[in-house]
Amino acid sequence: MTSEPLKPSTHKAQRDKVYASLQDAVAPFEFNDAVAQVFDDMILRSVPGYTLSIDLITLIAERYGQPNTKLFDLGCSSGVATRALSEAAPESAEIIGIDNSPAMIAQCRQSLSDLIARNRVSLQCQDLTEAPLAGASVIVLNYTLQFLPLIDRDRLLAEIFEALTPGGVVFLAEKVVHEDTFCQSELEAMHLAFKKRQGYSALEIAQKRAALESVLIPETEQKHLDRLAAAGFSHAATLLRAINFIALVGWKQAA
Ligand code: GEK
Repeated sequence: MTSEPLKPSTHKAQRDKVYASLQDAVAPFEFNDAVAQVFDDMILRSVPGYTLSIDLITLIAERYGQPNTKLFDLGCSSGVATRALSEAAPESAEIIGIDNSPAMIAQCRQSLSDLIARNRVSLQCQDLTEAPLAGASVIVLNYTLQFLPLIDRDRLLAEIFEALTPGGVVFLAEKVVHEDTFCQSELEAMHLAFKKRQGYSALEIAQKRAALESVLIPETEQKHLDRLAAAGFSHAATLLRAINFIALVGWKQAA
C-alpha cells in the first residue's frame, strides 16, 4: 500500500520516527516540536482517509464558502486543510487557521508562507474554544474535536452553530468507536494493520497508542450526529468512512 501525495505544500515533512525507540515511560501525546517537524508524514500514515478528507474540504469550501465571510480551520496543524480552503473559497472570503500549539503554528507559518505573504490566510495561536467565530460560512474541525475534553464539545458545537451564517456548514472529521463490540475490535485491528502497512513497527504503534490513550477521546458516529442535531443543525450526513475514521457535514439552513 502506498500513501497518496499530500496537497502542494512549501515544506517537506521528515519521516515520523517519534515513537521508534523504546521509551521508559510513554508521556501523554503532545503537539510539540518533534511532532510538528514530522506532522504531515505522521497524519498521512496514521489516519486512513486523510487525503480524501482534504479533498472533501476543498469541495465544501467551493460549494458553501460565501463571499465576504470567514472560513475557519480549527486545529489547523501544518495547514494542509487551510490551504485547501484557500484554494476553493471566494477571493473576498477570509481564511483563518487556529491552533493552540506554538510548534504547529510555527510549522504552519512555514508551510503557508506563500498564502500568508499575499494576505490570503491568517493564523492565530490560541485555544479554539476562545476564538470568536462570528461571520463564518464554513468551519472545519478536521480530526480536532477528538482532542477536546468531552465536557467542552456540546458547547463548542452550539457556538459554532450560532456563529455560522445561514446556509453555512460545519465539517467534522473524527476517529470513532463502533457501538458493536465485535465491529469495534475488528475495526481497531484493521486500523493497526493499516499503520503496519504504512511502515510503522509494532513498538511505534504500541507507544503511540499509549501516548494517545487519555488525549484522543473518540465517540460514536451516532453521538456526533446527535450533537449536531442538538446544536441546531437541521441536517447532517456522513461523507466519508475509512475503517474507524469518519467525516461529517452539518448544514445550517438558509433563512
Ligand atoms: C489537518 N486539522 O491536517 N485549540 C486549538 N487547537 C487545538 C486544541 C485547542 N483546544 N486542541 C487540539 N488542537 C489538521 C489535523 S490534528 C489531528 C488536526 C491529529 C490542535 C492540535 O494542536 C493539533 O494541531 C490539532 O488540533 C489536531 O487537517 O493529529 O490527529
